[in-house]
Amino acid sequence: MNNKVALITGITGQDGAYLSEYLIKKGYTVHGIKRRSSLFNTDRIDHLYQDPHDEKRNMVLHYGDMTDSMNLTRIIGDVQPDEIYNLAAMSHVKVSFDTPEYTANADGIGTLRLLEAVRLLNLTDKTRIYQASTSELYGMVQEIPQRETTPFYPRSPYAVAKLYAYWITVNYREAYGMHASNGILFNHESPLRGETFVTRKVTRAAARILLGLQKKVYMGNISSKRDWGHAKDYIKAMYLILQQDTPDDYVISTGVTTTIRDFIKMTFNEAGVTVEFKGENEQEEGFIAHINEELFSKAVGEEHLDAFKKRLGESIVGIDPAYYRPTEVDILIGDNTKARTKLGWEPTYDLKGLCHDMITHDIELMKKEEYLRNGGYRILNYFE
Ligand code: NAP
Ligand code: G4F
Repeated sequence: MNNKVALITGITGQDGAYLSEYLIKKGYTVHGIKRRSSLFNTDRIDHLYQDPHDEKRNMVLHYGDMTDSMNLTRIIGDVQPDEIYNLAAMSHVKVSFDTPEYTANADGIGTLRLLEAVRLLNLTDKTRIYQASTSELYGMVQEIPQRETTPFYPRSPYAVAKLYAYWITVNYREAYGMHASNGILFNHESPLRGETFVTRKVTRAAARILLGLQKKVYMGNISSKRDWGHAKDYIKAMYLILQQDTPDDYVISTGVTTTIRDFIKMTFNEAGVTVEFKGENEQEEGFIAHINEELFSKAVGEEHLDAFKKRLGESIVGIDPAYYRPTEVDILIGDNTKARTKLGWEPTYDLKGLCHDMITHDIELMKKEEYLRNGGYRILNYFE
């Protein structure tokens, strides 16, 4: 146990939720910055919430925004954190093409605002900073696999904003001796993953298709490859990075890459359903080729089997070019040697384990009555 104080920006996001829980268990007092929203946006951390009247609480939320430097400076001055985890970002690559200026402001300049606040508040010797950098920096990859020394070639407004954030973090480290580090994290997923990222879109849609609530799902480029790990593993790397004596930059990845197409197959396989793809480009479709009845009954429920069997041979996956990106990142695969050797970090989940965790969660979620009553599909109404 310890008396450390951590400040997490982006605490309401996937990583913020897992990291808060992890740090609280380690004895930290966790402060988080959340945006004001017209609806509740704390679903992922509600289980950690404590009454503000509880004097011994170890989780405190502050309203704030990465685009507001006065607000950030005030919060950091009040909290006096030992560690800052800068996880806040407009983190959707496709959406960044629609909101490039905002993305640059929040993801790029937002990081500068934090670093500069720490400096102006004379906290450079006290406060360690973790910057959520990304494998998207490698973009059009210059080397396979990608490691800390691989040159960057960003391919989206998101990645370009994160490139600025990466280098301003390095610059503040070198210029002011700050303990500021970049975690270059490859894609990491979980049942808490945002609904419009590809893995969660697939596991949610698969759950609905298996339960007979949806006929088909439309995807973008299913030939691109990603190195997917579990968010529960990746937040541990964030923590380890800030426990090192000297600040540095680390690739965090599994070292295995898989196409979106194979992730779709793997997801349905978890429920005993074999999906076969036929056709090319926009004509490509995924068909139900085989059903393992025992596995299906175990994963989805025997009561849904007869209805699903009637769909054998039908197309359940289609392609809609509206989901294509103006510039794509075709392949990501990370070399995590430095993290293994220097941090002693390694992933504990493989992709099958991750996929199982997600689809199991989403089948249960979609079974819940409220989802069905609300028409179920929670607003994937734009081409993300
Ligand atoms: P996420 O689920 O999209 O969460 C992003 C968080 O940032 C949310 O809490 C969001 O608040 C908050 N946020 C967005 N704009 C903000 C603003 N202007 N001011 C304050 N807060 C803002 O992302 P994640 O998957 O947890 O990822 C965490 C960080 O790691 C992000 O910086 C992401 O870019 C980076 N990253 C992620 C991955 C990955 O595969 N997950 C890989 C590499 C790097 P709301 O809840 O209100 O939207
Ligand atoms: O799941 P994605 O949207 O993640 P992407 O673009 O790799 O970005 C995520 O990982 C980054 C780390 O490398 C983070 F920095 C970033 O914040 C975010 O968490 O898309 C993955 C791939 C892409 O190639 C995309 O074109 O899936 C492809 N894809 C195919 N169909 C789709 C879809 N992506 C989405 N979101 N929706 C589709 O229908």
